[in-house]
Amino acid sequence: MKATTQVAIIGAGPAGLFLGHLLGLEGIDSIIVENRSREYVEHRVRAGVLEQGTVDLMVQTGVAGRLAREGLVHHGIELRFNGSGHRIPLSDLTGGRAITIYGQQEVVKDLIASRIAGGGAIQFEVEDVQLSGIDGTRPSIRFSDGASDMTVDCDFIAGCDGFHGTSRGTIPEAVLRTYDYEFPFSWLGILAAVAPSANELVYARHELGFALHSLRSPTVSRLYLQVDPGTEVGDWSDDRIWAELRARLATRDGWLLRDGPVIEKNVAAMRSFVVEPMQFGRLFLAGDAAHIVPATGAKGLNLAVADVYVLARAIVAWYRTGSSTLLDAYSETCLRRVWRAQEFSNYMSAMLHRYPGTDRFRDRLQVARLDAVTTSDEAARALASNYVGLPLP
Ligand code: RFL
Ligand code: PHB
Repeated sequence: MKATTQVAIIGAGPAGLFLGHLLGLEGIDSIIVENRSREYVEHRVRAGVLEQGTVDLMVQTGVAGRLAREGLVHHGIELRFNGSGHRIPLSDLTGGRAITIYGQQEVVKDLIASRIAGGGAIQFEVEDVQLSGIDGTRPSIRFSDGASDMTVDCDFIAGCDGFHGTSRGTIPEAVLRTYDYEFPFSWLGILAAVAPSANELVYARHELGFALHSLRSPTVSRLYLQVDPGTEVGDWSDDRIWAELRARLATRDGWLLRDGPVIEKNVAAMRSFVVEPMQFGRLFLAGDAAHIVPATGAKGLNLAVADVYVLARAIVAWYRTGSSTLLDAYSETCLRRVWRAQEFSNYMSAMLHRYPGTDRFRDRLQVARLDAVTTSDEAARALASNYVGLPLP
């Protein structure tokens, strides 16, 4: 079977769905193809922190109805070390900007519902997606929907298929420069059916390793522990997880961590990864397909949204004016923000994690840095403005 569209989007994660949404608002036709089921992508537990710019864009483009009701606006975060907590007043330091806690899978659900309600094309559980003609003017994608093979001719392909997707691999190797760094630790994350023990996110540095207390709703907590690379979910019983969280998050004044049933557990490697450029011919990479940041800065989802915001604007300009100036600048425009986020996420990671083979000297430096950031307004302001996110480009 053959079909045509203007933009073929591979991947129904935040990047692909948001791109389809932004293009649809401008009357540009697209198809989204996703190799997992709708059920699977709507329940994949990942990010939870939306930057101010991401929230604003959802509001401006009409997909923030549930976000406005269920999202939890936070005006500060806590950095905890040496047994005491120090609040970074994000909003006071950034002229009123804030973060919103709203699960990535909720964003995904909202965008899928909006796409389906608007009659946009989206196909789940497709197999063998292949890209061709990306160096010409009429590229196409091919895939199987289980019953038959489909070919879709288009003007542009957006590779929004995440870190393990296929799009990136179709760019000739000689064209790409790859930056890759694997951190010497992973994160074990749990979702627990228990009310959060703190009103704001708590990032804790501890001799036993980093811990993070986050949340999803007034009745669901999200917590993370730094663990060794290669750790498997089964290596940690629920009891061991709670005991370790309790130890790492403890304060001298006896802060209490509420525990409860663990409803989800996963382990994620922490890595930094960037490919340059993020485009080749008529293929444009966006989100995790082009870059990964360690989760300590809570930037991955937000970067994906910033990429497709830039890409949608460039595609719209091409259709409206025939000019490819913005498209040509796509990679360069995005990469500035990507590297800023990479730097911030590395800074947060280095400040808060226990590094294998660390020594007393480095331990003291880490605490000195935390001390500076929690006592100097300038240092705190830099952290806060990065954390709530740069304005969209
Ligand atoms: P996604 O979400 O991986 O979506 C890609 C989609 O493409 C599909 N796909 C294919 N489809 C068709 N054909 C193929 N060959 C395909 N190959 C793959 C996949 O099934 C999937 O549906 O990438 P996208 O859209 O770029 O979005 C990026 C974000 O998911 C990611 O950056 C964040 O989750 C990172 N992240 C966080 N980001 C934040 O902004 N704030 C956070 O608080 C935050 N916390 C986190 C995180 C990531 C984590 N993990 C698990 C890595 C916490 C964790 C633990
Ligand atoms: C989360 O709630 O999942 C979360 C929060 C902050 C991070 C990473 C993940 O830095």
